[in-house]
Amino acid sequence: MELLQDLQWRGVIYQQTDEDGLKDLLNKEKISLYCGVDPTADSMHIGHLLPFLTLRRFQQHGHRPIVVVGGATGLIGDPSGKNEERKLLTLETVQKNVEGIKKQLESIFDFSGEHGAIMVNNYDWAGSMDVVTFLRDIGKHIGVNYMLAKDTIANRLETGISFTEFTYTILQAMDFNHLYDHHNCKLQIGGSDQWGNITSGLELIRKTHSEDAKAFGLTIPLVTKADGTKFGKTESGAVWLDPEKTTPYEFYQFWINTADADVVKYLKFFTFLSHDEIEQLATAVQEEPHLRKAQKTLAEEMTRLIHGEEALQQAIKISQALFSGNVRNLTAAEIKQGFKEVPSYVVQSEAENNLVELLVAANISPSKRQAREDISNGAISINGEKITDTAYTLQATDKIEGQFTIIRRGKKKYTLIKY
Ligand code: 383
Repeated sequence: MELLQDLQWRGVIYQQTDEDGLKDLLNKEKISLYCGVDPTADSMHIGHLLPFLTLRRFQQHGHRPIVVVGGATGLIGDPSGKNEERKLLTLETVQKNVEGIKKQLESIFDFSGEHGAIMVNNYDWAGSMDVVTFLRDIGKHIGVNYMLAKDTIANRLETGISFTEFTYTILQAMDFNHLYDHHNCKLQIGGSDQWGNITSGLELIRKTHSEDAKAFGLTIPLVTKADGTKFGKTESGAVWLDPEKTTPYEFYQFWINTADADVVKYLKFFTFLSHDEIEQLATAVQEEPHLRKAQKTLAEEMTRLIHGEEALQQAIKISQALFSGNVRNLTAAEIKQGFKEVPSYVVQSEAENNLVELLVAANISPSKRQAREDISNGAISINGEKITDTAYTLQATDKIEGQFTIIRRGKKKYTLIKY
């Protein structure tokens, strides 16, 4: 299937600057195209995924992706979608963030071969430009009225915007212009929040080149949820691509928890499954929703894509162990992942090897009397095994790799005991 048709089917096209023109171009030749990201943190989150996965779809059709890491723009701050001025990051922070983000992008694209992806940092051309050159060669081409008409700037005129952030769109325009000149880059894609910045680039390319210079912009819709809440947020915050921030298990769980009303849309957006495969899963959502086949597939595809096969298998193992309560065979590393959000207690003394003492100390049971009752009622289990002996003392074998004991009270209430 043709690329643009596929993108349309997946619902990933929001706006285009010249739909027919781009179609003609892509029919005629393989192009270079780009998408940028600012290093505002040392990791990307799932809100960044859609534009970069879309870029990868272009690569699968033989086009060359250029990824811009905003070492310069990250020092300025994009006002798009923000209703207040950003705090400036230090040069040091931005450089550290650039490294983290570069590593993640490297795992999303294929950089090898003639049509391999390219990664560039806009600090390399914008960082050393002097202010007089900027104002004469770049600024002169962009009208202030033109800038004031942009949503992202107009929205801030009431509350205020610094000259620094006001200028941001010109810096991004300079990037497109630079890539147009040096890499024959004809298209910029980005989320719908980037429309203003993308069109600034087209304006600058038009102004600094002859009449027949032609470039394109395409934006991708904001990912929404059927229940109206924000996509990509959980109780513990953003869903990061960095496994230290969001463990592969948590990442897997995030996708597993997708609502039936959203799951087909997300399969189209985020996975590389074929139309047939997605249509079959859509039928499964209709006919046997309780099996959650679509959610499982989505979670598997996404976890494998971002964290690899091994981490995916671990995430599945942890999920099954937590679901069945059979946690005995988890390794300490798996426990760390799976029990990150569970209340924990660090053992203070030898005496707490006594189960009753431990239940009270760890705040699992409110009193010793209640602790004994809980044990004899069969409400307490250690590493998935029910303990009914009120005189029970924890053994070395109860301490998984000498580090953890998992205590459960009732059906679901887990506490992680740490040594
Ligand atoms: C910088 C220099 C360029 C081109 C783009 C940029 C970054 C851009 C921006 N993008 C967002 C970011 O970095 O701020 N000015 O967090 C997000 N993107 C992508 C996508 C998105 C946007 O990285 O909509 C979500 O992920 O465009 O908010 O020459």
